[in-house]
Amino acid sequence: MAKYKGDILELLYHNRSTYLSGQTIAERLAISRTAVWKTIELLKQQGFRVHSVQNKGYQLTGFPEEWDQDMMALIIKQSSYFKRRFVYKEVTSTQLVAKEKLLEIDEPFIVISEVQTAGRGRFNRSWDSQGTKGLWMTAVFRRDVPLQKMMSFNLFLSLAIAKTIRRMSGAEAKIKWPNDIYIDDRKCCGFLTEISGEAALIQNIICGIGINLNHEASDFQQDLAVKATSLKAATGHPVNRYQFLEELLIEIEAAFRQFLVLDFKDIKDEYGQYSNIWQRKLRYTEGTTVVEGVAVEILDDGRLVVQDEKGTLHHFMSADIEI
Ligand code: BT5
Repeated sequence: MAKYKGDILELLYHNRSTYLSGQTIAERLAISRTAVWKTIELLKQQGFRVHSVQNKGYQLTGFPEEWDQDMMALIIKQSSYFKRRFVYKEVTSTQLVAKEKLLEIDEPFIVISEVQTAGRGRFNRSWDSQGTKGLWMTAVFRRDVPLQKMMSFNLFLSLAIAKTIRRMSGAEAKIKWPNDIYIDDRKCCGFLTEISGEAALIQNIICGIGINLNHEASDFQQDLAVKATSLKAATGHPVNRYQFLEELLIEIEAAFRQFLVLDFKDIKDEYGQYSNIWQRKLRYTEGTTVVEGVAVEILDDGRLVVQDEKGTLHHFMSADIEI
């Protein structure tokens, strides 16, 4: 009954606030009620929770622990931008897989993996990517973009991610310029953007996003135990990973379209309200430059201005900020 799985899942997913009778499903898909029943059994075996009530029908109430290929197909089908998806149980890094796929595929696509054995942050730092708890994804945008515009890409994207986290968890997600999202001064998301194309014209934006969704506080080991959090650890409530992904894709697609037609100054006020670095004396490191000071402004081109104790202003393109 695997052949009806995708269709039945689609009906149940889009009607998950209610019950659908076996009769309705059978009629909508022009299949027998036995086929419906058998497919529902298959869904249950695969880890979906389907609540059934006599005279009412079926309701989808839970999802498998691991990413399910058919559910992923359903989520991506709804995306108006990303056309293809690649979902793995384990890869070294979705970023590396995406870079390989770039050579074969012209469309925008996403790569997701349950586990990354060599997940990476910026400067090749390691990214903790445990299975079933988070979202480890690379989104590949295809579009000619002038290189000088790219500076603002992370600013648009971080706002989209922070908004999704707030909406889906209720937690007060904040942006730590330039590319981290924090809750209660702990990191719940980091992302990195790599580009390829010709000299001054970018054609591919390869954006790797890692979000801790359903980790318990005790899942973070060693140094992460004091500096990382997840949406669940912060709020006490688990997040439905599929729904989160669905919302995130809508939000980042919208942010990408905005990025193409707007400048950072158009979203600067809103961005500023999400930022967690204002009015705090923090240590900023970029290469060999280390400055202790207070952030005073993000310029229209996305650079951050920090004032040190002597009143000197320092401009950063990107920096590590210790919080
Ligand atoms: C980042 O780098 O924050 C970018 C992380 C991007 C991860 C995604 S997952 C999908 C895609 N595939 C990849 O291989 N990567 C991308 P950075 O600003 O350099 O921060 C790295 C630092 O964050 C580490 O040195 C740790 O201190 C901390 N860290 C590592 N794993 C973490 C986690 N799961 N949650 C919070 N902090 C973490």
